[in-house]
Amino acid sequence: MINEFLGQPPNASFHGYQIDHILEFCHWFMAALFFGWSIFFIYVLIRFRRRRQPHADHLGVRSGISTHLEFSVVLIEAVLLLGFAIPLWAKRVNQFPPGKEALLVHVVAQQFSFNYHLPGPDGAFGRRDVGFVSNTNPLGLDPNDPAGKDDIVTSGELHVPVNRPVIAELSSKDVIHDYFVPAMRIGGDAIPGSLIPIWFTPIKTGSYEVICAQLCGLGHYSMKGTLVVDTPQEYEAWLKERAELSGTQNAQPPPPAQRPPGEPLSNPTPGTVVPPGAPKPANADAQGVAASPHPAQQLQNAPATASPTPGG
Ligand SMILES: [Cu+2]
Repeated sequence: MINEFLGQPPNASFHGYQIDHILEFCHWFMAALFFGWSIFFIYVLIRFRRRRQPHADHLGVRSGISTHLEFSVVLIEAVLLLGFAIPLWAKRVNQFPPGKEALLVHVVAQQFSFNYHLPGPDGAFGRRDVGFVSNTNPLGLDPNDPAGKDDIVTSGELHVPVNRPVIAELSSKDVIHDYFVPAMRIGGDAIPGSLIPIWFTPIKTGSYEVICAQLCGLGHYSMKGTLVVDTPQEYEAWLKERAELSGTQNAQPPPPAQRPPGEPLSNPTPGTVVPPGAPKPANADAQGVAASPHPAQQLQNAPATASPTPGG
C-alpha cells in the first residue's frame, strides 16, 4: 500500500515481493516512530513548560519506560537488518543460478545508453577489446574471434524470456552508471574496469523501464531503456530477428546521441549531429548514423565547464 503511494511500479520479478515486504514494513515502522516521537515531543513541551517547572530537576527520569522503549526500537531494527535485509541481499549476491539454467547478458553502459551483448547461437561471447571500438563496433568486438561472429549487439532495448533467471554482467565504457530496473526490484552500478553481476527472474510478460540511477553527465536524465519480457516463442523470434540484423550490419551502430540542450560541441562536423527539433535529413538511416562521431568521443571534447563542481 505504502509502496504504491511512493510510486513504486508493480513487481514483476520472483524475488521482488520480499523487497516490497521490507520496504512496506520499514515505512510503517518509521511512520509509527515518527508519530510516537512527535507526540512525546509535544507532551514534553507542555508538561515541562517554565511556568509549571520554574526550577530545573537535575535527577531526571525515574521510571524505566524510556529505557524499555528505546531497547525495543533497537531490537526491532536489529531483527530487520540481521533477520531480513542482510539474508535477502546475501541471496542476491551469493546464490547465483547455475550457468546453464540462466540467460547471461553483458550490459555495457555508456553516456547515455545501455548496450547489450548476447553470445548468439554458439553460446560463447566473442572477445572484446577497447582497441576495436569504433562507430560501427560500439562494444569493440574482435572481428578475428570466431566466437564473436554470431554475437548479438543491441542498444536501448533488451528482450528476455519469462520465468527464466537472467544474469546481467554490468560494465561501463566511460563513467559510473547504474543499471536499474525498478519493476524487477534490482539494480547495480556499472563501473569502468569492473564486471558486476546482478540477477533476477522475470515472472510477468510486458515492457519495463530501465533507468540509469547514477548521475553520469548532462544527458543522465535521458538515459533510459526498455526491458521486454517475452513468452519463450516471442523471445526466439526476437533472437532470430536480431541475429539476422547482426548478420547484415555486422555490428549495430549506437543510436545518435541526444545532445542535452545547452551543451556546446567543440568540434562540430556539418551534417553529422542533428540539432534538437531540426527536421530529419532524408538519408538518416544506419549509414548516416554510423558517420557521426561516437557519443563518448563527443563528450570527451566537451569543455571542462561541463563537469560538475563539488559543493556548488
Ligand atoms: Cu548513466
